[in-house]
Amino acid sequence: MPGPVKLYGIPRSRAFRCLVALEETGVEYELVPTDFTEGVRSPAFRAINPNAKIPALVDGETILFESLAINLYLMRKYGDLWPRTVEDEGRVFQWTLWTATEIEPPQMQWAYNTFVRPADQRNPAEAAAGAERLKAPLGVLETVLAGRDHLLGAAYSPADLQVSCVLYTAWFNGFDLAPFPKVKAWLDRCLNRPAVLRARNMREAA
Ligand SMILES: N[C@@H](CCC(=O)N[C@@H](CS)C(=O)NCC(=O)O)C(=O)O
Repeated sequence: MPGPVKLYGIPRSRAFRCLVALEETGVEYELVPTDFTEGVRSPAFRAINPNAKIPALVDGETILFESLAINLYLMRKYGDLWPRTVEDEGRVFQWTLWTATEIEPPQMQWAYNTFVRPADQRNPAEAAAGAERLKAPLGVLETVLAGRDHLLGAAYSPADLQVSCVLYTAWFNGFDLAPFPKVKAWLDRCLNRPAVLRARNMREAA
């Protein structure tokens, strides 16, 4: 019998997204503490993820990197969130790639220059530019959520998990969501689910 699924990372990193997926699926897992300075550079970790970045997942013989790809794998293999139709699978892939390409870059431009980097390395103009760029995809979400409670319809799905876990950074760190009330209400719903709260407890206590 293979042991539990192993997630390499720490809660205050992109591994948080995978902790949410693990908690949502209910699969037995072990968090192998690996930080993004020393931990990622060890030869043992590089053998798992040659990118030397967290998170990484080991499930028996299967080794994966990329937080959102790990989540797709986890939700397809374990738990009961994965959609039943090919069409909805397509929508999950769409929203996953969308959040990686449309949300993550401007959000990180804002975050690095607002609270991630040490104060003397922040550039306020870059922070403002990132915040401005982030408004366009948030506007898209606001339009989509005008007609439904979740991204694929009435029920929470892997699409909601992927997009809300990435947007956790903006939501938790005080990005002004007032112009996007439907997005704010949807994030409040997604990020206060019991499974997400378990992952948030790990991250916010760390
Ligand atoms: N696209 C990757 C990004 C992974 C990533 O950049 N992880 C950071 C921590 S959140 C890291 O390990 N950084 C170490 C480094 O860049 O040296 C993913 O989503 O998994």
